[in-house]
Amino acid sequence: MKPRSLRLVLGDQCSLSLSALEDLDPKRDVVLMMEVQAECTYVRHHPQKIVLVLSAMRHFAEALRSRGVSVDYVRLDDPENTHSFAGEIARAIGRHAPEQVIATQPNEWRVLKEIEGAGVDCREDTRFLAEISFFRRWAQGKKQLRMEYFYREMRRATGLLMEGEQPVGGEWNYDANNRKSLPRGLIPPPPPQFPPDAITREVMDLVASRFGNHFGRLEGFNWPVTAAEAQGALSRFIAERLPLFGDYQDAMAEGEPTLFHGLISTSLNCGLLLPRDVCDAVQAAYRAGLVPLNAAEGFIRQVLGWREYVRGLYWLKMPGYKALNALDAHRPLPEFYWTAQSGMRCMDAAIGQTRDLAYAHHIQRLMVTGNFALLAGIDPDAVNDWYLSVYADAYEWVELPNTHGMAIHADGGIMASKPYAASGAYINRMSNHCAKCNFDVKRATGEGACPFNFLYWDFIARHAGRFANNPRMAMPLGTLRKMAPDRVAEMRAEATKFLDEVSPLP
Ligand code: FAD
Ligand code: DLZ
Repeated sequence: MKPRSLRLVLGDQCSLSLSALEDLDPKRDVVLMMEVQAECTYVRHHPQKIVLVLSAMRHFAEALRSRGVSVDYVRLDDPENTHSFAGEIARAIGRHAPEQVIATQPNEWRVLKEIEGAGVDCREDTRFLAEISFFRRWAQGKKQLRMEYFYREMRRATGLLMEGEQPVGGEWNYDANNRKSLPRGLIPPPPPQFPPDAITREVMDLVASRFGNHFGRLEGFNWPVTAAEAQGALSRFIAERLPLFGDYQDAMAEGEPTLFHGLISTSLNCGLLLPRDVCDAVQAAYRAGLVPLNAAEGFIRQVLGWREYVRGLYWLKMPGYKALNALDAHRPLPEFYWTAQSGMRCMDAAIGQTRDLAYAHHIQRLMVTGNFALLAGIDPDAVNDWYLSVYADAYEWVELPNTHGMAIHADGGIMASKPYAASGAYINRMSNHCAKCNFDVKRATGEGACPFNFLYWDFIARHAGRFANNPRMAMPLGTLRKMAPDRVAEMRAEATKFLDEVSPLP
């Protein structure tokens, strides 16, 4: 007879194919799920994220029960709740006296340490397309860990968008076709609606009463909370928005918070969708002639490439990665990251929709709020805490490399060969925000000058020595050298004055 075991399912593990649920015997094994305060407050998560995770957990517990599985579910309002994973595992061991406690390896360093300390046996998280050991082998001995080469390995390993040994269409990457700004009159189809059911409404009340003072709006919650809803969201995306996803992947537009994006990261990250299923569905749409190659490849690159790559990098470099501060950045996060009142239209649009939807798309996160934090030299811990707390899809394994590595270059180039620094000209090219902005994107000094302009040149001048030998920074450094010293000094003085007002050094 198989020994009785306790199977842990964490909030981001709501997948029936979870390794911790393999070989589960419904007659003898018990699934443990725990709502705990510590996970809701280790950063002050956006209320929509907390609702999403707790509602997905409650729906998943129902799905397991309907399959005859015995679920021991600890609710947040259980008076006996100790409000930590370690405390709840210990209590559950007391209740069930299992011979073994089994989990799927948690996706965050912090949680892994806590679970291991509680005497749990961890299994590989097989939902990802690349095992951690696969990434380690790929990274071994490499001076640079560039996503593009990892992505090609993943294409070969999975056969996705491959014709034998060659990439479909002859190129690995169609990014050059994916940088259009949104033409006037092109209206993206609205994303599907997921009206909260009774379970979600109950969680919304709980979250409003306990975490109503966290940044972010709860009303309008519209995230899938079951695998069926997530599948519906994916199907609608593939049919309605994927065809133009590639073309407008980098675009930003007034009043269009979601454009042609997938809105599937929340579902992928808590287990309602599996990355392989997503990639297969997108590949099938391409092979059926329903979407062009630049869209299918561009999308699959995000899921098969970027998502797997950042996870591999996280586990390769943690725990030291988080402490890096290569650009010696120490300014506090400006208040307007919480109020959406900077006066910069692009910033306020990105922050405002983050507050309302717990969502901003990649270019807003990278080239607007991330770019500002990079140029301004905001302290990496403050930036990371902000990104981890404000997005419904945020978990440290995916947030940290994107923020620390890609957006603010705090890792000194482990992830990106150059900082993603840009002036107002980039934002103007990719959006229509500047036309209605209080600031003038054409000016770098003087009354109404766009802060992204003088901050950009201040950033380049401040780090000229550090990037002197980086060939990818040769162009801005060359331009800086050709500028009149007085003009550079003027821009730098404006940058200091502006930053001292919005973010005084401690
Ligand atoms: P789409 O644009 O439709 O892309 C499809 C999918 O590809 C996404 O759902 C996501 O799963 C994956 N993907 C795309 N880009 C990335 C990437 N760089 N890293 C990992 N996966 C990617 N993504 C998160 O899931 N959680 C985060 O906490 C997070 N924090 C970020 C912080 C910063 C500073 C930046 C620059 C990016 C961050 N991203 C994060 C990556 C990306 O912005 C989001 O995955 C994307 O915006 C989610 O929206 P979507 O589903 O509409 O994505
Ligand atoms: C994000 C989150 C929240 C808000 N609450 C819970 C919870 O109460 N119980 C739980 O099991 N998981 C929660 N999570 C997700 C965990 O933080 C998640 O499992 C880790 O981030 C992954 O390591």
